[in-house]
Amino acid sequence: MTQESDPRLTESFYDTVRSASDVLIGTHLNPDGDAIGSALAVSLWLDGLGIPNEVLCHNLPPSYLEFLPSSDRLSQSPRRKGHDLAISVDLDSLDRLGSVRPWIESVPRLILVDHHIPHEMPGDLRIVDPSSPSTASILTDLFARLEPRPGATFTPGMATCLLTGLVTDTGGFRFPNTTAGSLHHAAFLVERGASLSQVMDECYLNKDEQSVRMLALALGDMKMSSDMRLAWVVLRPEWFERLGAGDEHTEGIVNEILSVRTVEAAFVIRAGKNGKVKGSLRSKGTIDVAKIAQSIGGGGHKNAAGVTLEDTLERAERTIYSHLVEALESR
Ligand SMILES: [Mn+2]
Repeated sequence: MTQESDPRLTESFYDTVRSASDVLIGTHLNPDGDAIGSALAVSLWLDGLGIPNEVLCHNLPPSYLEFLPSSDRLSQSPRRKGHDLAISVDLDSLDRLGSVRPWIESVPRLILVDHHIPHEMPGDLRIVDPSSPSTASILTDLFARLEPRPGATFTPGMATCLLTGLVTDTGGFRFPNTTAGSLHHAAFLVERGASLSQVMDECYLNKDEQSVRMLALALGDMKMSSDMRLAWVVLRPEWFERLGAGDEHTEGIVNEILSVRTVEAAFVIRAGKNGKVKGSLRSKGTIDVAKIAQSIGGGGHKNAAGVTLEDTLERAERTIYSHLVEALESR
């Protein structure tokens, strides 16, 4: 039995939430569809129970997620004080909260709902299932199970938010984490009023021009190991300048270079803030990039992970390259 389907955990979740008078919801910085979809779904569910709540994130939602019901309630600082429960979704390290960390940490109790491989293990109550494709999937189960309770309504707005989390974390149902269970969840969420074609259009046919131009530059500069099993790109700071592009315009590039038939692992790096380098690692099959990420400063899932290195682009490139080559050679 997975942890999230433990009925006692569902009960403790419900009891803890019911006893709260004001809830602060948080999710990770550079939020994706699962982060924002999950956070908003929790918020909408609390509305139904009549429990006041606020949603905090280091960043405002990227434009492709602005269609989510109540996306305008996301804020970068709390409007009130005195929250007595925090719920953090889609992260396992409080560092990932970014600038909103102090507010979440100052709340006396914390519930954490997540599907990353446990790392720092914060939270007084932890609903964590690394085998789950998305945090939204864990919440779908949780809210469906609690539906008979008074006020615990599963609304069409929640369904849209949760389907968006599931769709984006499975790459539109293409990644290996897409299981029969995820498709059942998707069917359930569509029955509850979410539109799959709307979510697909908003997430995949809704890019800024800079994203496509950045992809073109990246593909033009793709590097490949001599055995063609590793592909990578260093996103040049001058490209960002020339295109007026930011972090949000690099989304998905790593998946494109992983799409080469022979390629088993891929990475993309870019210069982040304060002299740090941000990297996205991807793999096919059994190569575990989460393990590599954890060993050099990051984390994530077996086939998709992220790192932050305090280094130059050149040295970060060599570090990640050599770890991935080692992993490819050892199998
Ligand atoms: Mn997620």
